[in-house]
Amino acid sequence: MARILITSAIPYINGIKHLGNLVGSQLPADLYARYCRARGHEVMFICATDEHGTPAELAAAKAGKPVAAYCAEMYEVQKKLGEGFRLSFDHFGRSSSGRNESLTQHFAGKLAENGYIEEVTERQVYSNADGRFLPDRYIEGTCPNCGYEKARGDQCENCTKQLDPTDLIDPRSAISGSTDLEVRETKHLYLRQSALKDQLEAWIDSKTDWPVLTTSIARKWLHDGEGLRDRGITRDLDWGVPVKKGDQDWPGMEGKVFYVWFDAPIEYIGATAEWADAHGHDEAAWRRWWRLDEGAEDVTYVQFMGKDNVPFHTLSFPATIMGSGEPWKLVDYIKSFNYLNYDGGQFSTSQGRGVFMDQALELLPADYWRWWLLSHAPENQDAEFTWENFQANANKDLADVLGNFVSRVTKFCRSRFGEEVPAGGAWGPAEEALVSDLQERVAAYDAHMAAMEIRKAAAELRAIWVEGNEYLQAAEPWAKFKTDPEAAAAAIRLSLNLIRVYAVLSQPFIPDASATLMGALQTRDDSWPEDMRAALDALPAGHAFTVPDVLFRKISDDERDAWHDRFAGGRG
Ligand code: B3M
Ligand code: ZN
Repeated sequence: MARILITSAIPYINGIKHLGNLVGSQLPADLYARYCRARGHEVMFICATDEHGTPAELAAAKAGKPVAAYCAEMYEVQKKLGEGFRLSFDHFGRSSSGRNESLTQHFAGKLAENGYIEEVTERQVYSNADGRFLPDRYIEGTCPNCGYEKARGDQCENCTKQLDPTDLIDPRSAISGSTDLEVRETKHLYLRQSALKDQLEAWIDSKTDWPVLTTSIARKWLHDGEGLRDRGITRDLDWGVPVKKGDQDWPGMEGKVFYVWFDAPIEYIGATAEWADAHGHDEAAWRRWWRLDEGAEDVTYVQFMGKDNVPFHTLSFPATIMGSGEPWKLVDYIKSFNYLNYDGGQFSTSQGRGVFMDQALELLPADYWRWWLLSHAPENQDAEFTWENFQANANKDLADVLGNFVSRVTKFCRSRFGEEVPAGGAWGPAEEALVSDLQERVAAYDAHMAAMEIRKAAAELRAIWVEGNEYLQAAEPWAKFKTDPEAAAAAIRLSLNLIRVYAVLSQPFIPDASATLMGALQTRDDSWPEDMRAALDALPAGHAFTVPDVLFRKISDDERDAWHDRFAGGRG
């Protein structure tokens, strides 16, 4: 039994996530957490909401709510949706928690002590009307290069030229539209990532087993000179973790907060501490996951995220940990994802394009989405969601293959042998062949799951479902019942046992269907089918079961077309 720490990138608080976000981190992380638990490992699975930064402030302002109240509300919404998708977090925390605040201040203090923080005086645009400094992208004006009138202070969207806010002609606040702007001096803290470059590079080089997507992004940022620029880790905002050195005030930094990307990854640790608090555990209970000197040497730490988050997890967060000089756990493996596109374009939160988590659950139960999303996870390239593909995939894999097998076996048994596992008969060559095929396939499935090869694992699981159907088709217990009832009984006994095996193997992908099957089989034996021969004999003759309701109903063409149209125009 191993100890496995799993974190998913923590979703921003402002708004409900779309299915592209979901499959980029939380859902595959859940698949892996469920698999590791099913294999008997001790798992700590952590996620949280990412609550700081300008986007949270602006979304709250737009909703007409104080930012703390807005975050508290949206936290509940996101937590509920996570539960709706059966995301099995051990804890879903909040980056605005007291735990994260003190940990963030602690890390900043250690970094300063070790010489990795530099104080820099900058000139930044201040909006008198808004009463605040404006981040570059919240200043709008006319592009000096192409004349586009809505260029942002960091870049012109029209001609893509990188800009400084002071380059803009007729600059104005994107928040209020006010032109009453001035340039003021302000002091910020910079994390001297460049001083940790060699250490980071050696560390990345040692990760020879990481997905190419992860290491190629990390290397690009290491070598471009771009990514390892020292980064400002403070902001002139009200909402965030107040800048302190441990629990000491930081002279000259009054009224400032840490940059959201500085405190967000620290929340992985914070949320583990929140978990301990929520369960009344002591400090040691969470520290044994994170501190090498307090029990975490034997922890394997795996992170899940979309590719846009890779630089922060391969460089910035490790720099925070290395620079602290303390024995905190560094990540062992980063599983990153490409993008999921939506029906010929992109999912877009700002345009409300695509299907969002709340909408998806209104249409169909979580398992449909989980199965499609995971079996099409954008692992090696971008993937695309289309309604046609979604319908075809659900109707075939879930309804025709898995659902149909379960329904045929249980209904046939009920009508011929009653609602218990039938006795009599013995396995013949067909059963022996099935056992050895399945033994091999389950080993392959296990290996893909352990390696987080999600598409390959899904394909193998589908093949395992197909094997059962093919066996049943050839064994023909309905025909044999008249000529050779013993053989029919043996085939049905094996098939009922195979349903339990399916429930166990499929649980990480489709947990609700799996629970339905276990309930119908009236068993709690969720042991992994290590030995297929024994697994297909686990439910003995005479064991009672009930016929489950239809596992997966089919999606009709009318529904498919209606959903296609309904989601074509964007949200709301
Ligand atoms: N909130 C971005 C995102 O949701 C950011 C991830 C933080 S992970 C520490 O994709
Ligand atoms: Zn331009």
